[in-house]
Amino acid sequence: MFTRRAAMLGVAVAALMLAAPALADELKLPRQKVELVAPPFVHSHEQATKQGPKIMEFTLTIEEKKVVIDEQGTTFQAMTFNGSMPGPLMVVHEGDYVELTLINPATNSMPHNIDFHSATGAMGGGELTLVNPGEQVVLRWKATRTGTFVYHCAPGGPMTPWHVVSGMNGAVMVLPRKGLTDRTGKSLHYDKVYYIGEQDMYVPKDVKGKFKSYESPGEAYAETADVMRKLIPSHVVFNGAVGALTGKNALTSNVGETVLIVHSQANRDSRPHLIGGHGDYVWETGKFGNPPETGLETWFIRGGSAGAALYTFLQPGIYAYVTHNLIEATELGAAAHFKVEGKWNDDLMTQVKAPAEIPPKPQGALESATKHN
Ligand SMILES: [Cu+2]
Repeated sequence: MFTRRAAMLGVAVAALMLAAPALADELKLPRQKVELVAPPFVHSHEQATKQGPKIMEFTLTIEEKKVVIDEQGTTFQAMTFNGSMPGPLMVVHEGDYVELTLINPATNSMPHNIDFHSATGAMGGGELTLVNPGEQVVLRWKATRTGTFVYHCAPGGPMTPWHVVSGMNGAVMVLPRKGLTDRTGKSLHYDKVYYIGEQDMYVPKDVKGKFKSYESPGEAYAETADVMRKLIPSHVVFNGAVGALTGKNALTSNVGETVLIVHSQANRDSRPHLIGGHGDYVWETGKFGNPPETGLETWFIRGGSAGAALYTFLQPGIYAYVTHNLIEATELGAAAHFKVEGKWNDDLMTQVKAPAEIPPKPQGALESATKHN
């Protein structure tokens, strides 16, 4: 890796020599340190802002660790940003600078970096952030485009897809300074925001068909890569494990509340669907400069992107939020629950008659049908 890293640094140094002075320092912008929180939750932030641009400081610590990913106890050699799959959602506004400290503790076994789809140049920052175990790096980029964007580890070659499907993916949300708007420019506000990171996983099986367990990412690599090459995931999950967002881990809301759901998939296409609900406003590609689509039943998240959907809950109950490849949702794990409390609206839906035995056909029904036709 050192040769590759030296080559990368060479490129970086050359780029810096040609680069304009660091504007963020010259501008003496205010700094704001943000404490990130683990998904599905999102750190507190303004939606519309009257403040000027800032330097937003974030820290991500890379953690390689063994985790359990389903009810059967299947283990997974995860590589993560801040210990969660996906990594935390970072929220800034257009014109802000993101200043990230990326830490690769000495307890890790591998070099890592970060490619921000929201950033411009140097492989999204990937060329400037490769850190070996025991190193850290600080990267700053300007948020010039609004929307939800994926970030992921990209150490190069076959390492990149492997690190991504091992958990090293997350998302950034760059809000317009005036907040979200509909296609006419009217402000849209959310009461809650949840971040759902979908991930395909490729856990090898032994000769008996049982999922294998490994002691380190390095040990898992060769056999995992064999499964990856066949493109058939063993698991497709939301937030790191089957059931991470269902049952007692359900997302919560109330009737009348508007929820923004940010959904990322760093490697593979997905089609989110809220069973019994809709996408009132959906930025399918996640880019707020484009008008949102309205009233959607299902939306499409392209692999390597993050989308955003805004919905106001109108009925109480348990809603499943799934990928509408229902085989993946039910067999592989890609499902979440929303537990919504409030008053039922009979006008929107009512059970006119409860299930009961089918009544016998009245005498002469056939005769009367024939007459009317
Ligand atoms: Cu990595």
